[in-house]
Amino acid sequence: MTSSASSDASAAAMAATPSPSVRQVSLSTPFTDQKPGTSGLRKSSRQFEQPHYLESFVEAVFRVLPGVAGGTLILGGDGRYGNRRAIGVIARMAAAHGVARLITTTGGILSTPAASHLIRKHQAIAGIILSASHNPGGPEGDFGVKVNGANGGPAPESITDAIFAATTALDGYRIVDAETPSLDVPGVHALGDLRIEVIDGVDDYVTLLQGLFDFGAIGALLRGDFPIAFDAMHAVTGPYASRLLEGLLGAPAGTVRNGTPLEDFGGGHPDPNLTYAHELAELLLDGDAYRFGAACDGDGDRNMILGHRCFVNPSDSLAVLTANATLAPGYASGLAGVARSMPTSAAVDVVARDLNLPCYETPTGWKFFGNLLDAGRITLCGEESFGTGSDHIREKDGLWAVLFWLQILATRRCSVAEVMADHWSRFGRHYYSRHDYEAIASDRAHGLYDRLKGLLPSLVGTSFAGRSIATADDFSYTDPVDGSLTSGQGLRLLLDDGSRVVVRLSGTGTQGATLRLYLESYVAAGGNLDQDPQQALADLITAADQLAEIRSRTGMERPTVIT
Ligand code: G16
Repeated sequence: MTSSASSDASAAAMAATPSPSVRQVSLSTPFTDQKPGTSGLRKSSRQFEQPHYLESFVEAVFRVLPGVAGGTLILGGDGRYGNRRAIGVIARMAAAHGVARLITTTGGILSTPAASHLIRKHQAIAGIILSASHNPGGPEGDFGVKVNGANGGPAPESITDAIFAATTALDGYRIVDAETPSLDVPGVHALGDLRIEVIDGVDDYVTLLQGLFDFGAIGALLRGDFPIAFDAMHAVTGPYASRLLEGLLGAPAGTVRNGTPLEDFGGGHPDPNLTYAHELAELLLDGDAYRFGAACDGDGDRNMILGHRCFVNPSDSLAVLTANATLAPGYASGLAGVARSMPTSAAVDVVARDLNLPCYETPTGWKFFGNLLDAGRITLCGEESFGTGSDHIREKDGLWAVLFWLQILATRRCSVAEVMADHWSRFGRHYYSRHDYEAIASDRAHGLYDRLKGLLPSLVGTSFAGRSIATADDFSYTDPVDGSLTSGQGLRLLLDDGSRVVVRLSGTGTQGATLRLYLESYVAAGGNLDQDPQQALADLITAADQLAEIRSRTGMERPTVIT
């Protein structure tokens, strides 16, 4: 049964349901800490469990979004602790605000990319996605609420700023008193005038991907001598990956690991990188059983790609997909352009130049790709934070990236390591690494950042790791589509040989502050392309630490995560 499911019986049940009464709940003091970060409002589960906390944010969302009364809303989440409760609360608030149609999913399980697709497919006014993405879940973990607009993408800052402003002035919220319908099976329900459709959250997404890739060719690869491992990290992609990889593409049972979504992600940290997905990394990087490995994050928008003894850094992944895009049927006619976030390496820029494609550099945050995608200026985009996607939706898409890689391997019939070696021999290699210093005391992190920012004007022309600093600035972006200016997006040191050091404070953490140090150095084709990135970047790492006083100011001897 799918979204169109509406049996006569359920229609009759809807007609018979008495309208529940709308209750106005007063708030004596508004919350002052509901400012969305890089992607939605992320807080600890405990904070979200405070009385009225979730309701306050959702009320602000309903007051700010255009078209709520009479509109269609998509609702679901990554299955973490708090997901079902939040769906019930939001459904009752939607009924109180006159939403006409609410589409949610069995078990409330809906990945971020699948949600983006449903918003577009049903011309919804918005989607509310319950996820703190790659942050851990459970009663002691994190919860989050992401708001996506009618284009299917994360709400732009004009909307999230207005939502925040509304929360700080809120005197109450509206909700209906009623039982919320069961999410256990597909069906149609009524809550007063609100029609609630519970659909299978996997069907539509799978159909979308079938239209982009050659499932025959990929299936032939996976049914042959090409064992792969996919780690769903006990998060949302389990049901999607099982249907796609083991169901439609014929990979052996057991290909999908940790495929059952759990409220606490099995106690893990559903962030697909070498630190948190280390079991998969060890299988691929130390063992010989698998030719390809991949993992996705809590809500299914991030991806990590591994080959046998080969880690593909996300910046390189975007460059490889761009260079090989026409191998996938959905992109066979070529690309309009590409974009990457500022801290992402310039690997894709080199490919874009070669293919004569426009290439845009945006601030961190998928929301900044939205206008470029909507205007048809770009087809592919990506970020160093394990995000890659295309104009098929308005979110990054983990399983899409996995299938894209499998498409390339199925067509070229070579290993991941061979794809990378060939790519670098053609375009040169951008040695790249990100060092994260997590959960630093907020004042220390801001002290470090502000000091470095103050130094910037004096740095141009000085020497740094044997090079000279050509530009030192705080990144600003003028959106080429709507002309909006976004400033304060990260401190950049651009060196005269094309190397870069970037420093940012994360906008997605919930404990203290996270400092991110991004390092990049380019070696042209014909140079030494086989170094360990940490070695290749060693002089930049040392110089960055000396200049920004990272170790002394954070009190941390080494980063918590290196990717
Ligand atoms: C979110 C955003 C991404 C961003 C990432 C990291 O990802 O959607 O665009 O790159 O956060 O942001 P920060 O460096 O500020 O922590 P996700 O997967 O967490 O939704």
